[in-house]
Amino acid sequence: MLNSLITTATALETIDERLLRCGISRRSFLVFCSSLMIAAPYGLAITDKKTPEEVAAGLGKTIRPPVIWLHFQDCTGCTESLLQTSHPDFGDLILNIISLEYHETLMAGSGAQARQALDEAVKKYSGKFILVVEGSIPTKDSGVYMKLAGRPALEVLADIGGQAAAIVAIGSCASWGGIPSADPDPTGAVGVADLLPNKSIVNIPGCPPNPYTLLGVLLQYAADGTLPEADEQRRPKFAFDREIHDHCPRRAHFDAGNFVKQYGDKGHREGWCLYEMGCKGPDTHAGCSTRHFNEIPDVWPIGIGAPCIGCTEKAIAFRVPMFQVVQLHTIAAPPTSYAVIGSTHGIISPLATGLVGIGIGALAGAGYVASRGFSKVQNDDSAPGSKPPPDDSGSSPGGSE
Ligand code: FSX
Ligand code: SF4
Ligand code: F3S
Repeated sequence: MLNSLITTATALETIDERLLRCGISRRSFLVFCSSLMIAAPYGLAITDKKTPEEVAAGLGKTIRPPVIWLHFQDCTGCTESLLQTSHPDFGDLILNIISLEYHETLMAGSGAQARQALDEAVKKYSGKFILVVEGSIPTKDSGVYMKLAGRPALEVLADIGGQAAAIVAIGSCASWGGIPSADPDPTGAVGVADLLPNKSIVNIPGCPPNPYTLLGVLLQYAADGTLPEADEQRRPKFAFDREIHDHCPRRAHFDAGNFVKQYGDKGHREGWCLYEMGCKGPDTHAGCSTRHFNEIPDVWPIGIGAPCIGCTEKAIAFRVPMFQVVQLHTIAAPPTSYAVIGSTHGIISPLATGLVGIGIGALAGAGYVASRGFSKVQNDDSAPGSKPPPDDSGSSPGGSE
């Protein structure tokens, strides 16, 4: 079914015409428009509307953007995240919204037939197509480590990228090297912008990235010929302007000082903060905490109990060791004494209450005494906040571990 979408590519038509011709229901399209609005609530012109119907009305008149998709050094996770949707017909819908002219993983043809399809698509839409690049490009030894139909990836990118109207580098590999560029980087892997710095390029890093970010960028370009505003790393701001940590569902545990110490411990089972397990959320710009993968609630790294490895950050993922704790740059460290979570209300001793009133200087001590008063277990030294503030700074959040 998916293969036929590529092999039967026809003249460009509007999204409405295509959906009608392929029997895709209006309802499916409206669900898609709602998802796009949720993924890009602001900063994207096509979703700057009040209702999914308004988004659908605008998008429906858009000519399906011709897209040529090249794979270089990758794992195909970027493609998989686009197609492995929880609604059975969603992958089909997506491929009907864009006009995918060439995609090695999805097309039926191979060998000379595939090569011919690529040449024809580039010629037919020269200067008009959007090139999506997945995977990094090897540069060592004249790029000998990856070839497409006998041509080094370096040469293919220069040729086809040069004829594209705009380029989207999908995934961390295409954005700046990703996994293949991790030390010792045997192939000299780089991203698209390193090789074509003067082209219009949007980086959508992530390993894999959120597919709605890609669709938002492609559709906006198709609708009005503009690309969304980007940050200094060419990432669209609508998807990368906030840190994971700012919207993480475990943030309350961070603020309360409840940290997982090792996988499978009580804190891990209860969904506490993964900061001390090396979570890079405080230094990572991405929307995963609010836009989950495959349209399944809680399907994202932290949602399933794994620390964020900072896969959307050039300087973090595959550069900084996974369990290394990040410095806290923009926010204060959590307080040094905490209330115990999940405790029943007890009676605060008159001593503790009295101490609170004495003055600001005594507040830390009062917190300590009060937290002991709230503990379910007498003298429970393992409860967060049960110890006085540590005087060694080595293990505290933001320390230099
Ligand atoms: Fe890279 Fe895409 Fe990571 Fe994989 O192929 S961004 S390795 S998830 O999926 O390029
Ligand atoms: Fe969430 Fe990680 Fe921040 Fe903890 S450190 S609140 S797990 S983003
Ligand atoms: Fe990547 Fe971190 Fe999101 S690892 S997928 S940016 S939670």
